[in-house]
Amino acid sequence: MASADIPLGWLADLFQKARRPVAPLKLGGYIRGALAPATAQVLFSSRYGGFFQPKRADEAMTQPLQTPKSRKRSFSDDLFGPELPTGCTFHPKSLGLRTQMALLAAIQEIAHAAPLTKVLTKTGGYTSAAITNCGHAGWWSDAKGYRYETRNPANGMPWPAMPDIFLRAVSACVANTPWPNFAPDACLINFYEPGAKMGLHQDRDEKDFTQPIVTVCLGGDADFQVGGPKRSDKTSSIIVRSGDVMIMGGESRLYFHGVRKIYSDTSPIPEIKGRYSLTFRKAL
Ligand SMILES: O=C(O)CCC(=O)C(=O)O
Repeated sequence: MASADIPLGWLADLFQKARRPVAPLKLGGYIRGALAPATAQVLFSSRYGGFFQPKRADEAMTQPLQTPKSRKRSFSDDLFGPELPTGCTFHPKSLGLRTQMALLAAIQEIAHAAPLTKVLTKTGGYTSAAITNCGHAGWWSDAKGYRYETRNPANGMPWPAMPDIFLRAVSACVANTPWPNFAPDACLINFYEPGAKMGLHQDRDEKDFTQPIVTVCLGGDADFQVGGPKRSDKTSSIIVRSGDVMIMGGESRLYFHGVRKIYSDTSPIPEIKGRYSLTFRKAL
């Protein structure tokens, strides 16, 4: 990097910090194999050390993550971040860089067989994020409405099989949660270019709401919003990053959520010019 870039990076860093929400963070989840109740208040600095580090789902495969702009998540982000509803747990840095690269390679194969596409929404427009699917069923939307299809309506082919690396990643993520046997039969892959977003919505096209939705983040940072059972409920905002995992289960399974913003040039994986989310579901 040319030295002239350094002050710009520093300014960008300050700018990003100034945007971060400041409010108490509830981290629900399981830390070092022990259950931390969903309501536990945890002192935690997620990316640059702190009071503890959660056990990474794939600890053996991890490498340090560095975002291109070296944007630090300050202490105050995590000590005074948003409250998440019961059942919605945030697992920062769950997947290491090597795993993320393997997930990306698998996505590229899936997208070769089932190209990413924007689909019609209920409101008559197209999704801002492009989507594709793998597994026994894929989420789809067109004039017939929102549903799961066992074949890709765009080309009539069965959806690509769920890659082994997806299944291994998701089972590592749920190992110490109330859903250790979560067996997704569908993975909806969203790709957000910078500027893309996803409005507040509920995931209610699946048959079994006792099973959670597990979302793996890959690429650029995003502002993830989660509210309550009603669209009008107050939302919390959390910055999710590559390798982070969000689980919405139990009480929060049908809570409204969405993605308000994708931060450009924040992906630790240069090939990803935007953000992927892999949302694992038990659909059928
Ligand atoms: O991209 C995300 O983090 C959220 C995705 C999502 O809400 C969905 O696919 O229903």
